[in-house]
Amino acid sequence: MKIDLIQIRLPLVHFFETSFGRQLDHEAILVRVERDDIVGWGECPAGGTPGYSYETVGTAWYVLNDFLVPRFQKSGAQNPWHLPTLFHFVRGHPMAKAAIEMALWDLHAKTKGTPLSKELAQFGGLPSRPEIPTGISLGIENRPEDLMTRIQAACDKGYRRIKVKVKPGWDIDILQEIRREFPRISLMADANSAYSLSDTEHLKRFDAFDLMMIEQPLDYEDLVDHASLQRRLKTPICLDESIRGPEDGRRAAELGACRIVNIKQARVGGPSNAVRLHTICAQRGIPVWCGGLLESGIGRAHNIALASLPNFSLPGDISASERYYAEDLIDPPVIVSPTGTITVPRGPGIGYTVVEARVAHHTVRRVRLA
Ligand code: OSB
Ligand code: MG
Repeated sequence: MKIDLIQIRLPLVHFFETSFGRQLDHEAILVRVERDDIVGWGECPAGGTPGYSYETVGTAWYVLNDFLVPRFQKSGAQNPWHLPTLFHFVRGHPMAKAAIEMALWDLHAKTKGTPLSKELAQFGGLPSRPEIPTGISLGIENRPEDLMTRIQAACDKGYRRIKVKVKPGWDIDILQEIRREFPRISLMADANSAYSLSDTEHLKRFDAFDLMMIEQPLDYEDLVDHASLQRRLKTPICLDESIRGPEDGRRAAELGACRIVNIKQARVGGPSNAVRLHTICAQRGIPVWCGGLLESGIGRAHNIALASLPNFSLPGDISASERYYAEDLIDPPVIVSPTGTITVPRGPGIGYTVVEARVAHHTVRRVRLA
């Protein structure tokens, strides 16, 4: 099997700012696998700085190149769902692991001639849905008016729920203004770990805004403090950063650390762990939704397939290609219907064509490990 690592940088159509910083472009590593003229693709959306997690394109390149790909090649492993066990010898680095597993799932499904959504569903012993409801994540803006304009535009495009980023100094006043202008929209807030338990009284003020949930208010590896906070808040807590794999879903449920989980396959070490986490949450009555890391169309196509599973009952952060990039890497681009849904593709594998000339145009470095 030929394996290529391809580091890319894609300019965003509009900057994306969270409590940990502002991004102007998306940096990622694509994994391209080829066997008998069939090509599979995966994406490691680690980004250029260790702001969301400790992983970056630099650490992921190193871990893939020096450890994961050599071990995979030596093993002769065939089935993508064996990778979490095969890669257990590397502690952490879930996004690096996820990218190669995604590529193998795409290859596996294309070899069988079936859609990736069907393969993931079969792996989980579950049905898959033909279309998924979806939402949009809007970053911190220079001025509140700019955010209001973007919320209006997103509602006009049909997105089923609006997520806004918050941090100290861009929270209560902003939410108040949003509710004044948009009293009835489905709204949620994502803090990306900007608060601590000593902000509990402040966070209780979020209860006034009828939010679907508040995402990751406290520290990025914490479960215990989130459980304390959840006992004091009416608003459901949704965990993102703190859920690093299927077992964290069980731990969070046992502690009462959240009522909702954001599943990002990159964050939990790949598609098979994402399916496992989905089911662990379902068994404990915790609804999930599919998060994103500003993926190119390649990673987003994987997210669409995953989000077709039944416990992804809340709209996710899977938005149209045009919301991120002037020209996506896939054809056709991801489109969102006027009623806020995305059709799950029925073709083999990820179901979108990767345009290799566009990949080449945005490539920073590339290596073949054959
Ligand atoms: O916390 O969900 C997050 C983007 C980059 C890093 C972290 C997050 C996000 C998003 C955007 O909210 C999700 C997307 O539209 O891909
Ligand atoms: Mg988040």
